[in-house]
Formats: sequence, C-alpha cells, structure tokens
Amino acid sequence: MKTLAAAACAIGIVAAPVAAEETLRGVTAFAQGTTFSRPFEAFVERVNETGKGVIQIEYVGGPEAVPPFELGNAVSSGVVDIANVTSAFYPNLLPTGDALHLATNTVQDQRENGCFDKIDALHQEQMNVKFLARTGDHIQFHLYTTKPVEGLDLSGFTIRTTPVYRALLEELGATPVRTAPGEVYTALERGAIDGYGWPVQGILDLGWDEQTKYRIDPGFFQVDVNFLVNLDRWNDLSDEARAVLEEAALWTEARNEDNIRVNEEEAAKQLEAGIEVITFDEQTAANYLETAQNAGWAIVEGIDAQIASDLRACLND
Ligand code: 173
Repeated sequence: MKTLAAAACAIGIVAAPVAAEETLRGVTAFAQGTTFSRPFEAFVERVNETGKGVIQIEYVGGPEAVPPFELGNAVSSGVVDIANVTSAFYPNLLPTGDALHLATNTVQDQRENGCFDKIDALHQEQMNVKFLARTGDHIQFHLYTTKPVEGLDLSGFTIRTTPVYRALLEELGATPVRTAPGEVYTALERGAIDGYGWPVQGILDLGWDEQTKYRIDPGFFQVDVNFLVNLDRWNDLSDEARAVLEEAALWTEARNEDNIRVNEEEAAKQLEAGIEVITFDEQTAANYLETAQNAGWAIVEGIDAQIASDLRACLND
C-alpha cells in the first residue's frame, strides 16, 4: 500500500480533489435583527453550521449595504450572491411577482403542487436568480393610520405604499407614495404621510408604534420574503453546496408556522402600545378583502394574463 501511495504521489495523483469551501455574500432588504431579517439570519447561521468546509455565507448587512429597492438588481447582476427580499421590492425585474403576496396557501403547498417550480422558473428566466425559499407565510398586511377612518374612504389620506398596497389604496381614494421602510418613521413624524401599509409583525421593532394611532382590520394577502441566489453563482456551486442551501431553505420554511403564534403576540403588543383597531361591519370587511384580492389580481392579469391564470390556480389551491 505504502509503495502504491508513494508511487501515486510521485506521479502527481492525489487521493481525491478536495473542493475549496465556497463563500456567498448575503444581504437583507430589511434592517438587521428586525422581524423580516430574522428568518434569513437563522438560515445563515444554519448554513454556516451544517456547511462547514463546503459552503459559508458572509452576512454583509442590510439596507445600509444595499438600498432595499436596489437589492433585486444587485443579486440579479451578482454584486450580491444571496438576498433576503420581498417581491414588492423588485417589480422592475419581475412585474408578475405581485402574484406572490396574493397566495392563500403555504410554501409547502406550493412545493407540492408545482407552483414553487413555476415561481422559480420565472425568477430564473426574468431576473437571473434561483428562488431558494419563501418566508412570511401566515403573516398578513394591514393599513395603519395617524387619523381615524370612516368606512372604505381614504380620500385626503397620503399613505406610504409598495406595490402590495397600491391597488387597494387607489380603490379607497388614498394618495400612495412609495417609501423605503427606513424612511417611514421620519415621514410620519413630519406629517408627510398619514399612514402606511405594513404587515402585522414588526411595527414595534421599528419603533413606528410611537407615530401610529390606528390599525385597520382585517389583514389581507400574505407576506412573501424570499431568499434569492444569483443564478450564475448557483449553477457554479458543487452539488454538495447546493444541497446544504436547499436543506437549510426547507428548515427555514418549516418555521413559517411559528408566525401564527407571533401574529397574536404582536397584535397584543400593538394594543399595549396604544394602537387602536379600526374594524368594519361584516359586509364592509368582506368588500374590503374582495377589493384587495380583485385589484391585486387585476394588476397581474394586466401584466401577463397567462402567468396570472397559471399562478392564480396554484397559489390559491
Ligand atoms: O410594506 C412593505 O415594505 C412591503 O411590501 C413588505 C413586504 C414584505 C414584508 C414586509 C414589508
């Protein structure tokens, strides 16, 4: 044996080529340590644990590293290798991404019924990224205001928006202004906006409760915050490295269920912080939700009717 090994070395054959450890640079669109960055931070920790010697993620930072509405471009071009970002921040690259927050099922359902693969294909074709994971299931969006609201009428209200709330706000007569999360507090403080759209989670994290008087119920849609990997980088990874990422993605998605409990905790904290809940009578609430869903799908249909009908079937299944 010894002689054989020595002979192999002598002619330059080494036992097996050992692939070098890969490192991905990761950025989140949300402030570090806050609600919508936390699942990504847990994912990074898991990859760095289970991927030792194979793949590691260097967590570069949040909106201070890359502006949130630029993060889609950054991961698409490869300036960033992996991003934690919602489709509402990259409508320029994937206009039909608006469909994602109209889902009424879970990412586990979507993996099972083929929707995940369709969404992945759209991301690969249109923005050169691998759609690795979806977080945010079970979390709904709300409108929050600094002034009381009467019925389904927000005329005279200027409301901070992203593509998630735009159609609904227009239906309600509000004036939407697109604002990055990092600018919302100051805009409220200055009275430049009378409210904003945001999920049920995260208000206290961001300190916005200090500037918020009302939350409008019911919530609508479902949050999507996605892990996207630059496609060239993804294709160049070893099978082993991709397996580490896929495993950690499934692990992260399994934890989406915790949101059901956290939603309740957050609503209780908002009440304690003095945020009053505005509710509608049953009929008005039903109209509000229907308006939101219809206006949401109308936008996706207007962009691409085929994609809209494909996704509508599997996101509501
Ligand atoms: O309101 C927003 O900025 C937004 O669209 C969003 C989407 C997902 C999670 C948090 C916020």
